[in-house]
Amino acid sequence: MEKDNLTKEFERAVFNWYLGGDEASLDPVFNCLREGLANEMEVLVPFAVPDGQALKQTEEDVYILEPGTSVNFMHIDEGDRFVVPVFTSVAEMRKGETIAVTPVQLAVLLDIFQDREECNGLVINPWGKNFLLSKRIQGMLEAYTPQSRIQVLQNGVLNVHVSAIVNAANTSLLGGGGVDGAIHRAAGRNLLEECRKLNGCETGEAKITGAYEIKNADHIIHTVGPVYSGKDEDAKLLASCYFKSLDLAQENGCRSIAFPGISTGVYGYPLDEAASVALEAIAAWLGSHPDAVMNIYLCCFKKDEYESYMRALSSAE
Ligand code: AR6
Repeated sequence: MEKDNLTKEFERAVFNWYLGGDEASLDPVFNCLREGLANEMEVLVPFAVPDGQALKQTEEDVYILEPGTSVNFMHIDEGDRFVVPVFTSVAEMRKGETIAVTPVQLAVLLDIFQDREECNGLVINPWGKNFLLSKRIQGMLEAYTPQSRIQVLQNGVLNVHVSAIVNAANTSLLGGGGVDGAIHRAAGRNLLEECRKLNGCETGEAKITGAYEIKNADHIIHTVGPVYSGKDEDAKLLASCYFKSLDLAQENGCRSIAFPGISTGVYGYPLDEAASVALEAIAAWLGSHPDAVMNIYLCCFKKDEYESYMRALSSAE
C-alpha cells in the first residue's frame, strides 16, 4: 500500500473509533498501525528550526532534514513528563497553529522515545481527532495480531470513513430511493455517468465505482439484494451480496468497508433474519480469507437495525 494510503486508513480508523463511542474496539486502529509500522508509514513531527541553518523545504512548513542534522522535536508537557505531538498529514497539522514539521517514519520515532522514561508516548493529531499512542498502548499494539474486525455502528453508511462504502442498489444501478438515493445525491452526476457504463447488476452480484464527491471513501461497491419473498433463495442471494462485496473490496486493495443493511429497507427483508445472514456470510468470507485484514463496519441507520445485530451477535456466541 502507498504511504499516503497508510496514513489515510489510520485517520479513517480513528475517525470511526470516535464515531463508535464507548463500545468501539481499538482493533481497526491497531490493524492500520501495524500495517503502517511494517510499511514505513511516516508522520510529520514538529521541531524547532535551528538558527542560521538552511533546511530543504518541500512545501510550506514541511522540511526534509539531512542525515546528521540535529533538531529538537517539540514536546507537550504533562507535569514532569511529556508527550510528542505528531501529525498524519499537513491538513491535520494546519488545524492548529503553524509549525515547522519534518517527516519521520513512525517506527523510527517510537524507537527514539522508547527508552526515554520521561516520555509518555506520542499524541497523534493533537488538534483534531487525536489518538494517544502511550507506552501502554504501544505494548498492546506489539502483542496484537492483525486480523479482520467486524464493528456494528449506530450510524448511516455515509458518515463512516472507509476505503469502500457499499450501496444497496437495484439491478439498473441507476439510483433509486433509500441509501441508494442518498449515495447518488452525495456522490454527484459523475457517479451516475460511471454507473451507466456498467450495464446493470444481477441480484446477489456486486460492481465497483469511484466515490466522486463522497470524500470520506475511495470507492462505492454497488450490490443488489433480493426483494424479500420468504423463500430459501433469499438468504443465498443476500449472503452472496456480502460475500461478493468483500471479494471486490479485497481485489481493489481496500482495507475498510462499510455496509448498510442490504435489502432491509424498501426490499422488506426482516431485520433479525437479515442480520443473521449478514454475519454468517461475513464469517464465511473471513474463514475463506484468513490472511485478509479488513475493517468491516456494519452501519445501522435505524435503532432497530442495531438491536437486530446485537441479538444476532449474542445468539452466535
Ligand atoms: N442513509 C443511510 N442509510 C440509509 C438511508 C440513508 N439516507 N436510507 C436508508 N438507509 P434501502 P433495500 C438504510 O431501502 O432494502 C432503493 O430504491 C436502511 O436503514 O435503501 O436494499 C434501491 O434503488 C437499510 O439499512 O435498500 C432499490 O430499488 C439500508 O439502508 C431498493 O431501494 C437499505 O435500505 C433497495 O432496497
